[in-house]
Amino acid sequence: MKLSPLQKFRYQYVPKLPGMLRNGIAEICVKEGAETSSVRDQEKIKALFPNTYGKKEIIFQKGENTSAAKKQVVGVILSGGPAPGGHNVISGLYDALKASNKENILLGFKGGPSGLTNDNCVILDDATIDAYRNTGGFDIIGSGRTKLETEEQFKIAAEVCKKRGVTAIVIIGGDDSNTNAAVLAEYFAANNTGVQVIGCPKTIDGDLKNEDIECSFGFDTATKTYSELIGNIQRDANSGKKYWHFIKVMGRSASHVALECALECQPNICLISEEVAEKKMSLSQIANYIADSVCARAERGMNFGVAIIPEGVVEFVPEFSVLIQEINELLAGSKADKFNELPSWKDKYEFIEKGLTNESMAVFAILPEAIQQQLFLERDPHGNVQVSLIESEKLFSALVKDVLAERKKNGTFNGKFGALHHFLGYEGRCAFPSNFDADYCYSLGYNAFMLIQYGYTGYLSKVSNLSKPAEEWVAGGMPITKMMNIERRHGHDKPVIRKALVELDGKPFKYFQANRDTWAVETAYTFPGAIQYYGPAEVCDLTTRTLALEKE
Ligand code: FBP
Repeated sequence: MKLSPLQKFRYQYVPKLPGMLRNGIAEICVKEGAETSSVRDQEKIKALFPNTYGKKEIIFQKGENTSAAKKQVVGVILSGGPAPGGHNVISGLYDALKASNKENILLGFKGGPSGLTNDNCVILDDATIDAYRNTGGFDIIGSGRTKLETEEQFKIAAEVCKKRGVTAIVIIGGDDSNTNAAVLAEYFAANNTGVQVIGCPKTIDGDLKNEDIECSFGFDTATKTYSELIGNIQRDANSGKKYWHFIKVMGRSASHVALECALECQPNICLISEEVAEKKMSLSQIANYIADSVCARAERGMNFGVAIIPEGVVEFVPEFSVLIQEINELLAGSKADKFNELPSWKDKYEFIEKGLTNESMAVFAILPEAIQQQLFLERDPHGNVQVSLIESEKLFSALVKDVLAERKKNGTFNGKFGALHHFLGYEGRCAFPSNFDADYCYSLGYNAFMLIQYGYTGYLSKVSNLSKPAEEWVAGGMPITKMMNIERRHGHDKPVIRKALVELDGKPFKYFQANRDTWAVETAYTFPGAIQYYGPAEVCDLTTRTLALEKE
């Protein structure tokens, strides 16, 4: 494989561990804190996790290592969408495991959680690990979105672990994957398999965070990558002065990515899905809100701008989410075949008109035809609308264009409006991890092994105090059950880790709110530039604005 100069240099990078993990394995001891209880629904969660509930928070400290140094065979799984730093979680885990005992083995289960149930794994050795240190991507073993959640899967997993002598599994994933890690840990404990399960918090979406997990890994690098590109687009917009750029950024449920990019770049507009839901904003209200900025800037001679749109926003617009539900019902079961057989879009449109309520039809009618067709033609295997595929950046620019056409007619808009569209998502998920993510991830992996070594199960590897230099980070573990509550999912009550949405009374949103009216009218763009891997720490080790504001 031909290596780029950066990749060669990144191999040499030595990730920074929290101070208490720096003296070598023999010098790491455990301090147990208080027993924990779940954030809500304590009695129900306790009943569902009789073997793993209520365990103590733990912190590692410098001191004599008192763990029973038994031989470990650890299996590692990457779950869900890639996030920069996944390879470093694995290399941190590997280094700690080998430093503890050269005979220890690290198995990589391939292609995500299904690698465990399909018994598809590979032994990770020095050569493999060294080829992936400090690189982006999940390609070392691949990832997948299979969910480990049924009793049958757990049984097979237990058999595979027994066959391979696996003593612990590390699951690197988001809220769902770590919820399932907790259920698997409970199953293994209840069935005396002796296999421990440790989770690591991953997702570029940033929605796995709570009072214990300050941020999921990958968010830092992904948002820095998008912010670099948005900054560049802003500069282009300000140079040519002729386009409005509508930029959709990833983040299926929460708008943390959009908000962080807005804090970094100060664009004219950034929608926040959680606010849209809170204010029950309609599509036309959102379009008018953006159009106000277009008009105000046009009056000042600036017929250009930048608007950031979070990927999941349409699901948060109440009228749109009702429309989606109606479409799903309209095409449920065999009705989809009947629809598909209709020869032309005109016939299909008539079918739709008859099937939707007047309210939903009114919403449907204002959508651009390309979006209308997307809603009916691109559907998931269950026949449901694939909301994440909706090109909301095009949807909103089309709606704004309609509003502006009306305003032109009544003389309240005399400017020009030319729109360009972008979707930033996959560009950021496999970038070379920033120094922050390289350090954080390596620490999470190293720490995960320490939790295994000390016999813990059902824990999330926890590294905190992240807004400070790595030396001051605090390493430890938190029972996953502490982060759980009961939620209704697909018609059933389920114990799950609460997904963290943007808090409208939180400091990052408040800062944005205090400044956005100015940004909407003026050209207050900032240009974060590319991630810097080498140079002064105040440039290279900077964390996100979100984390900095939250910890202020
Ligand atoms: P995870 O929650 O698994 O980390 O993935 C999040 C994400 O990056 C979203 O932002 C995006 O909507 C989705 O993955 C896309 O997934 P896919 O890779 O399956 O297209």
